Amino acid sequence: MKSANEFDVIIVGAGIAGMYMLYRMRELGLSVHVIEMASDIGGTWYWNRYPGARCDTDTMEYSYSFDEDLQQEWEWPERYPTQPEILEYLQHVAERFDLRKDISFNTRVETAIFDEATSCWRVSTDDGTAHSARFLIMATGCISEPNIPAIDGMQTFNGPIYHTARFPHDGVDFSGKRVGVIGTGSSGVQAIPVIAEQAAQLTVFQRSPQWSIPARNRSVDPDLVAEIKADYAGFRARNRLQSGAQLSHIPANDFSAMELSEEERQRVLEERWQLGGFPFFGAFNDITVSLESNKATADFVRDKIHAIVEDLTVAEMLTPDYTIHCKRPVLDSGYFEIYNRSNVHLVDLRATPIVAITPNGIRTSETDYDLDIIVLATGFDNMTGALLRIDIRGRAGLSLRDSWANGPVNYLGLQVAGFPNLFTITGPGSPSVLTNMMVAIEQHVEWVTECIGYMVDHEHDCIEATEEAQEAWVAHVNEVADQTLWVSCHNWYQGDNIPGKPRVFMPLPGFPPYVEKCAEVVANGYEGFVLS
Ligand code: NA7
Repeated sequence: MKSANEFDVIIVGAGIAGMYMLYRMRELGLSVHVIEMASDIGGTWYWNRYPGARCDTDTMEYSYSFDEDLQQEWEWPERYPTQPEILEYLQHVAERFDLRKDISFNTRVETAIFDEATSCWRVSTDDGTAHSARFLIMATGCISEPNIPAIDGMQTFNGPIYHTARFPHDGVDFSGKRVGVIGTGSSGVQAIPVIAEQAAQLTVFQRSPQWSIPARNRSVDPDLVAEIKADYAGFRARNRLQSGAQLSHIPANDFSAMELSEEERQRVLEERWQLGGFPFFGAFNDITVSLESNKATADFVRDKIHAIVEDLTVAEMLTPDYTIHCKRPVLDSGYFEIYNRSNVHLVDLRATPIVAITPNGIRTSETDYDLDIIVLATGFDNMTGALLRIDIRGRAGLSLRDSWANGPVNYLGLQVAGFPNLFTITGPGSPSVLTNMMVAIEQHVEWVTECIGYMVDHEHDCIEATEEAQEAWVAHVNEVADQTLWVSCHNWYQGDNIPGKPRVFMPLPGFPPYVEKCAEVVANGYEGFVLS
């Protein structure tokens, strides 16, 4: 007989992954509990409430596929869902499957320690509760631990400072204010045009310019929706065969930029620019591997930036000098256009770095900028931050922080050697952030479900990745990444955004071969794992 805090499975995080994991564990008939630090479900979509927050994957792809009635019934209004719309969808899912009753909200996991005597995980939370479970599943998200830069004087600022991932729930009124935004990733690029509309003055502090592509949001096309819904399962299955598990229903072209004449190349790029969004990067099949194709694409976007931005100096500041698609692509709605407004000012932090935050604003090496509100759109400690925040200890007290001191190591992005029965959903070493996250999450949740079901059926207590399998997997991820241009610039895939973070390429490029490998591992009796 188990006590109130003893479970078969504990899941950390009630975002898209944790919610689906809970559903699946219940289906297996296991006792399961979810621990979530927020006051409700939603994960990323609970936290990221900054103005203009929107997903950049097309709506028809960005939803659960596991329940036919759910996917048939839900209606999305636009090409890309907004943060409130996705949260509403996830709230609907939570209600439909009665998920909340097995979730502790406002509760943060502090430690998770593997007890070798009982083969159980002992999990303690910030409210002082001790829980235990045979299986511990980390559904803590890849992009969830905010990066708050250490800038001198931050505490002295007279006004509010908001991180985009910790925005007030009732919004912020920027009207009549002098606002400074630090950071020009997806969050900054989405928020900046909206803030510029309201603020008296907006100063954008840019460390790296972005190869941003117009999102071209619009109402959904009812004919397209009907066509997809007529065979939603087939649509999902086809998407899973794409390298990025498909972020849009528009297929990529299967030719290189180098196979075309200059005139044809421009025609294809223009066509894709008009489509907007991720399909732009599907103009050619080798943008992420061929320097020539990459340069042809980058030159095209450079010309677009210069055509949009009226002031040549500003246009040049906004034009990146690194390979396109090397940083995580950014989609915008009127981003470059906003720099033609007289109330928007761009500061190049490479030329004039931030020295301090003062009571009155931001001081760079050249100027003092007086501000009323500062917005930190400075991103996240991606892929490892949320996991390493928790003190996780496996066999013989081995800490995950020590195990990952030189960068994350694991097998299939699912398990770390020395940490039995601990699974990471979309962990480093899996396709994760290089795919449609919904698809990657469902694939991992389903793999873990099958694995736990197998263990229960075969009365195994423990599953653990071997050191050899882990070593070979890490080498494989590096080998695949090294063949791409993703290693050719500073990006968060390699931890470059966080001072002192080990430089390791974290996600694995290529979803379909990964799925095949996961299936092969199972077919070979959980090859690379020890089951005991
Ligand atoms: P990102 O994409 O990591 O962007 C963060 C931005 O903040 C980026 O421009 C960074 O410049 C900049 N940054 C980070 N630290 C600093 C400091 N210390 N000073 C100045 N500028 C800084 O995060 P987002 O929230 O925009 O997007 C997250 C994900 O959401 C995105 O990848 C999509 O998946 C959706 P850098 O480029 O590092 O030079």
